[in-house]
Amino acid sequence: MKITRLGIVCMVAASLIAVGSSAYSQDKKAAGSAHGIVRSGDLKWMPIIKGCELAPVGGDPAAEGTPFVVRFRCTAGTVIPAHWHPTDENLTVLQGTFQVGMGDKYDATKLDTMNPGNFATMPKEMHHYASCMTACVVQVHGAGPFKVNWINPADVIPPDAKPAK
Ligand SMILES: [Cu+2]
Repeated sequence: MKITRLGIVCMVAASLIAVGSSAYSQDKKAAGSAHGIVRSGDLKWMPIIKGCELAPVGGDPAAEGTPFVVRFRCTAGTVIPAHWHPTDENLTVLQGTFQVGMGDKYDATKLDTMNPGNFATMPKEMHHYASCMTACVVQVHGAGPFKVNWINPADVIPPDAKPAK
């Protein structure tokens, strides 16, 4: 009698597992064929301004109206001169101490500090600037196209510029 009950329990358990796994495989199919995991070590960094690099993470930042994710990483003390974007810039600090300010010219006295995990939205066309107190990594997401329009291009130091004497 005990064996029979155990047998029934096992059969029920086995059928539940079977139902569960078929539901899981259907979910997997509906969601696509892969997770699309991007390993941070696989990111392709390219220099954009002196001290800062950019890496595409997801989507196509150049495409119109579709989601994208990019990352910036900058060395300690880097200043990102005043600029604006044609679309909202959603910004999450991943590492380091990042500082942002609003206006047409970088002003170290008007910076707000953001720490890892902090998030901000820079509304489209708002003029803003930033700096990294320490080496920092910042993730930006939004809907493309992602463009940086410098207020004063002369403020932008090219990535390969020689250090100032
Ligand atoms: Cu910006």
